[in-house]
Amino acid sequence: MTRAVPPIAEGTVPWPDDLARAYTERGWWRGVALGAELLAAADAHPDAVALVDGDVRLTHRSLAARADALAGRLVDELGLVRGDRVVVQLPNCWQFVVLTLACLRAGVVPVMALPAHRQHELSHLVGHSGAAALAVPGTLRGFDHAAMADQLRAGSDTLGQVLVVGDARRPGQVDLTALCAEPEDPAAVRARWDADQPPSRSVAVFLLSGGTTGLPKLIARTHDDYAYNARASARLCGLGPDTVYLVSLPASHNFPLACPGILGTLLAGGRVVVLASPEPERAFATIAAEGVTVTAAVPAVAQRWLAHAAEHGAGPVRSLRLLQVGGARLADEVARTVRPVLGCTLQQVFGMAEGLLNYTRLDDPDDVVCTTQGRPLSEGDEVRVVDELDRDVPDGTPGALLTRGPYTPRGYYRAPEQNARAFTADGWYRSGDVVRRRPDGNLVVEGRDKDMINRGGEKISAEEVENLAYRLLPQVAHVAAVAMPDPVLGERVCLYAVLRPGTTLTLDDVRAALATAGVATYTWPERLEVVEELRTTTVGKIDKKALRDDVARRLAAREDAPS
Ligand code: OOB
Repeated sequence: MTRAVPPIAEGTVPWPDDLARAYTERGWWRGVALGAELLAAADAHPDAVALVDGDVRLTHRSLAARADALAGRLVDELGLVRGDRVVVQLPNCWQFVVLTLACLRAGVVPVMALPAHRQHELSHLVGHSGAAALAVPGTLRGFDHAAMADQLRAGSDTLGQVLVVGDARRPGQVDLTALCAEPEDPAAVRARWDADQPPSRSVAVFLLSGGTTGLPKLIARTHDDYAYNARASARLCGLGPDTVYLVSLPASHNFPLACPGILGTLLAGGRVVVLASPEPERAFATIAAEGVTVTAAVPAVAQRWLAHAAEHGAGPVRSLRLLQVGGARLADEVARTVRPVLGCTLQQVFGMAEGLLNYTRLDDPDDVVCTTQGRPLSEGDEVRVVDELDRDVPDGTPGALLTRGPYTPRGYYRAPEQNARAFTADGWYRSGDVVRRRPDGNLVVEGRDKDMINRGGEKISAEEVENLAYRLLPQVAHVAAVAMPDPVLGERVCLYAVLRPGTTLTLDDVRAALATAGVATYTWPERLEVVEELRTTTVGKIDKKALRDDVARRLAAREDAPS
């Protein structure tokens, strides 16, 4: 295996020194590795249960010991070294948490992939990060991840180790569950990592960008900034040792991972309950059984829960104090039903893996909670709302959101070209969201100016769908992927195509080609419109607004049609 371990900050865009100093002086950056901060929190409540996954219940002491032990085994037995990357593609399970903590302790950097990713996305993540290891489930929802991992290893010159949760291991693959066992001498493994911590300015985790240009970009979140992200979020949400946090969204997303999520709950000395899916029946039963107090949902999930509670009663969710909803725009009318139906406080969260988090506060009036997406988490967050020429617009006027701050990195990892577009010369991140700032400082998300489809909180790059269509479908002359409205998920992908003369194309053809290419299912078009031409705007770009309007009209007409 040829594997170059990069220096600590290679490929990242650091904050300017004066700001790094200011963030440190304000106490936002503590100069401590995130793993060390997590273990210090565990020390305050060693015998309390920290992590629940079905029958598995780990105390804070046990979780910390397992994380330290796994960190040691990653290095001693698997040969990983500080700065190595591990692509983590695990469903919500206790091993995900132990592995994440172990990586933080050892300074090995997890790349937070999604269980829904397939060969196409994972080979990009492995290649782009130069990963030395990959963690997968054996078989999940009928898909053999262990077999895919073998193929990925065969096609990579950096990927040496495959860690598998479950029985479906193949020769040469390592059993992650066994590696997560408690150590014989917890004090010794603890002392080892206490004495050898990764630098706080180094990369703690790689999050995935929400998909605007092509395949996901990597967002290097440092120990300093990500610890602050989780700690400040936990404080804003009032988390403490009594908190029982349910994670049922994919745990590798920033929202359930650190807003305040798993990491914020553990920092507050609380308990994390993991569930593989947010399906209402199981989720409600788990909330009841574990006395869950806080959880996070995307609007599509919140709506399913609301419908379930309206039909079957909200008795099982009596313990729930706070429901966070974010990832996509929550309709005001739906927001207003949360307290009456579920009996808990709603918090809207408008965040991004790139950093900036906006929250409504727990004591905000209903008007704010139900009609805005909140305001920045930190005093250090800078937000501008600008017009096409980057000039500030007055409050109340919609404009593009730009941001900088103590937990918003200044660029993507190893992506100078994309950085030139997504960041201004003075480090503002162009979020691609169109927002309106109210005089009280709260933001309302009005739309977006980025070419992305938000399918129930999962972000899909239109450009990537189009690239794949051009590559895989010889029939197409021109294509455009656009969002079509959906009552459940908010948006789905519709593909418009102009065909080459004499050819035909069906949605099944498109999907079969994407399946063969190993593309994650959630990104597949769910409707195909074959058209004569794609109208362009005055500057010669395909007029996507016209296409979005067109498909919305077609869907509405279908609904109105007599059946
Ligand atoms: C979260 O993070 P990402 O990186 O998957 O997606 C970020 C994008 C935002 O730029 C915005 O377009 C959209 O997702 N978004 C929202 C929203 N929250 C996110 N759009 C409207 N209303 C909202 N409340 O999605 C994310 C990260 C941390 C916390 C919460 C969500």
